[in-house]
Amino acid sequence: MMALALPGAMGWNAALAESTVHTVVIEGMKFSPDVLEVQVGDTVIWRNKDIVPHNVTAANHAFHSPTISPEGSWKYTARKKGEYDYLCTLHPTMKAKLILR
Ligand SMILES: [Cu+2]
Repeated sequence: MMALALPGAMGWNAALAESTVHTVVIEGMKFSPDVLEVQVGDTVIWRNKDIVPHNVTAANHAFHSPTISPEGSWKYTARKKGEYDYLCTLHPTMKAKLILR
């Protein structure tokens, strides 16, 4: 992965880059991986493999999913750089982090 030193070039660079789809599996009451780093413009899909519903809620409310049913999924396209702690509000011990570069 290459980093450009010029801040002004980042948007241009991101626009040309291929966007990537990442998957976070929710299974055993855990997000896996529990820390995911992606590029702005990438898409993240959370797939619920548990038998109970979950959701994906950023601690700062930058994003939040509806309830994701068992076997369901939710897709989010990352737009703004930062580090986002998130949790499942139905099971608040389920915590993870999404890092947008
Ligand atoms: Cu949950």
